Amino acid sequence: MTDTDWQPSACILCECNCGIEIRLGGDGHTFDRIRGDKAHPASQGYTCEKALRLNHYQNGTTRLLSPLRRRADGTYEEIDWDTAIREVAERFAAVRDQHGGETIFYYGGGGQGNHLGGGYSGATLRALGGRYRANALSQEKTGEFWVNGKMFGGGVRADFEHCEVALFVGKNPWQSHGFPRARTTLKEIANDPARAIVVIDPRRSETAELAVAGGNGFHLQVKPGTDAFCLSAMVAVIVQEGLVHADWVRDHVADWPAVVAEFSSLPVAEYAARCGVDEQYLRSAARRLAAADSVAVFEDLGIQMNRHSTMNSWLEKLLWVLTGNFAKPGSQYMTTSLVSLVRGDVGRGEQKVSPVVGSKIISGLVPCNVIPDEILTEHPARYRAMLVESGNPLHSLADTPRMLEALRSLELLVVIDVALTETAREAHYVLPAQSQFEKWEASFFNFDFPHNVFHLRKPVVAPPDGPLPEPEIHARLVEALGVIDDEMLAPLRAAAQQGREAFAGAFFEATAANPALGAVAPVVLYRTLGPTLPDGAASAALLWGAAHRCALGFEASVRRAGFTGEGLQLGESLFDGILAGHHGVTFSVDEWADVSPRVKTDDGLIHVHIEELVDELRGLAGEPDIATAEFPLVLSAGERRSFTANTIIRDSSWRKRDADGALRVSATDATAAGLVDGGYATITTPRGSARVAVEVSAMMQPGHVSLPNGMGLDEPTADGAPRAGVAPNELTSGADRDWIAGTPWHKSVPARLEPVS
Ligand SMILES: Nc1nc2c(c(=O)[nH]1)N[C@H]1C(S)=C(S)[C@@H](COP(=O)(O)OP(=O)(O)OC[C@H]3O[C@@H](n4cnc5c(=O)[nH]c(N)nc54)[C@H](O)[C@@H]3O)O[C@H]1N2
Ligand SMILES: Nc1nc2c(c(=O)[nH]1)N[C@H]1C(S)=C(S)[C@@H](COP(=O)(O)OP(=O)(O)OC[C@H]3O[C@@H](n4cnc5c(=O)[nH]c(N)nc54)[C@H](O)[C@@H]3O)O[C@H]1N2
Ligand code: SF4
Ligand SMILES: [Mo]
Repeated sequence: MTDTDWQPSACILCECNCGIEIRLGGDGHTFDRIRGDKAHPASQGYTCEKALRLNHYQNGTTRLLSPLRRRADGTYEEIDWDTAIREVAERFAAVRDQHGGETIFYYGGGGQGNHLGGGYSGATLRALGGRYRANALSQEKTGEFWVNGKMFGGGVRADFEHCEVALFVGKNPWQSHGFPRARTTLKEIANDPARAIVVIDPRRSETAELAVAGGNGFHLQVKPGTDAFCLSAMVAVIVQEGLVHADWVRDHVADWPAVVAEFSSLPVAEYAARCGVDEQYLRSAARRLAAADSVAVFEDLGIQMNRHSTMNSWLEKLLWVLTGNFAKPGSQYMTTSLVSLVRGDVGRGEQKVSPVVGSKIISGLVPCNVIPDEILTEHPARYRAMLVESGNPLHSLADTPRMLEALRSLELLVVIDVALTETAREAHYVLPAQSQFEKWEASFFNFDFPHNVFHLRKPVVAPPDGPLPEPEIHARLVEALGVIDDEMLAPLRAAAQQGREAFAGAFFEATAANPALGAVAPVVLYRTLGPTLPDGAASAALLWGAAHRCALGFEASVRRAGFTGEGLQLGESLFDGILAGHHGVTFSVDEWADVSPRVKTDDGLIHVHIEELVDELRGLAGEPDIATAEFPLVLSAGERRSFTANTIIRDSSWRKRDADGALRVSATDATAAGLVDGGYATITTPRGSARVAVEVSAMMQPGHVSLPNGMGLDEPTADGAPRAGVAPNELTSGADRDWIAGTPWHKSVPARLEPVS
């Protein structure tokens, strides 16, 4: 074996996308060995255990090799691509002509490692006159996006590598990662007596355990679903004990006196009791944050998929804004971006609310929890057809039975995926995609600072006959819809042959002269510039525009990363760098002084007073308990564990531990319900019931039980069982959602346990 046998790529199982190197076996398609890629600028050789078993994604389950068309009896027949594209385009066009393009809904566009294909989907949706879309972000992050938009006018992340104190709110980075080399950084903080980790989590998670092991950190073990009490009490401690960083706040924050006033009389002792945390301990944790030179904070699903999720995002940010933890090393930053995942609406003219329910559209996304309500209605504007790409909403969104009913009532459902997923099994047409290791691919999770990294991945293994890359599928659909044809593209193709400078001129001229062409620009780029790119990297054509926008918007940072050239040359050299950067490239290098000017509010100040959330806070005291006599427990439906990865890997044999994805239960609750470790129980929620394996776990506090995410796929296991584990959303309800962002309350579902008879 020589060094050239190792091919650079990236792990596709979480947003970190660690660089990896893959060595194929003699058969040319098995991933024989995988190792961390030391040349990757963000991960630097780091991986967790999951990346090493990616062969189970690539070669684990039966691949879709042909487009499929559903027969009347529900079985599928294989059809050729020309037929598939023609019929799918015709049937979408028929829905558009009869009911309007707005009734065609788009879901997905990428999982943890593949966003390039979804980048082309906007062209298809615009060609159909579609306006509405959703993806996983609108069942987790849109509440935070909304708050970030109001407070900062853009997204915020944090520098854990250099912080004195790291605060994790409903986040277990030991398992879920979320920032580069997470475990290494966590250990460094935990082992340094001058630094500390603070965790707010009802469970003694791995991160919480690490935080308190050395005696310097805190674990605020809240009762599930009560973070609003904990976070608001912590803000109140900072306000009432005079710990606000007044000098900094006066210069950088608008409307803060009104907000401070809201917390000046908040009853800390009462709220500490409501969340089940000792008052003095809560006060000590708040003081530790206030005393630190720098605090970095990560909030995640524990609060984002929970009661008061949008308000909790605001409270979490008040903690670090009022203590001046922004735009300095070890604190929060706003970074550069190449392609932004957070964006406006795809349609012309921004849609503010969903057409049937009237739910807020945030970052262009309809809340996932309202999708069935937008379909299962007689309302004339209801969605009638759906295109799903690289997402498995029947499994991943709230209330599976109701989602099933919604999908089955559509006039047309088309799914683009690598596997016959739960969602695909309901589709009228299934279009097979090449896997993420068979095509050019990239993720748009590029949030690092000061070095921000983009990784365009080369194919590692030859694709089988049949599946196509998503950009090709979208291009064919747009062509079949008659929006573009060879004649329109010929001048651009000719210009591309002459070089990119000629192409740039021709492209801007053509799209200005013909707005219909501009509307499907990604596909136009793919068909014209694409074929001229090296090594068959046509799918990267979209990044040409992105590179130019980045070079224009962040010129100094792009230059610091070593890219040169005047005018359009800077964007071209960045694009060349991306095309050649098979191990990932640093596309921008920031300085801390770059951060404050990125606050994009009207006056450049951070705005902390958010009317709706102040009102919500005032009503908090009267909130009833979650547990009831009928449902005395609180279930967190969807924990990240060592071998879970959403539904990306369908082969259950990839899991080295916890094959059944056990329900974690405290010893107290297990005894009360007559359950034993390794046994089985029936869990019942207001929405459903399931048989679960039981793990009696010291991680759990009495009253709290927890199920892993991504389990319960309809994929037979090695020992012949129809599925492994429980599909969590058979137990959740779509109506349990945040009043602002519509995000679900998956982490605090009322539940009860009974022994299996
Ligand atoms: N109850 C509960 N529900 C949850 C969660 C929870 O904690 N609790 N977590 C939620 C969260 S945070 C998320 S992000 C979602 C994730 O849920 P989804 O957004 O549905 O995404 P994934 O499970 O990642 O599924 C990705 C799909 O992409 C397919 N795929 C893989 N590679 C390719 C490719 O190259 N091309 C195409 N076209 N398809 C490909 C896979 O087969 C799979 O069907 O789940 C959510 N659901
Ligand atoms: N191993 C693995 N890693 C992943 C993924 C994966 O599927 N598997 N998925 C990726 C994706 S898509 C995402 S979005 C991230 C999510 O990453 P995380 O949000 O870190 O993952 P979770 O385990 O769902 O939830 C985090 C913590 O919330 C806690 N929690 C439950 N209820 C409450 C509550 O009421 N209050 C508080 N404060 N905490 C609560 C749980 O005990 C858990 O420890 O992980 C990413 N990384
Ligand atoms: S799952 Fe592990 S190896 Fe893969 S990207 Fe995330 S942290 Fe890296
Ligand atoms: Mo997620």
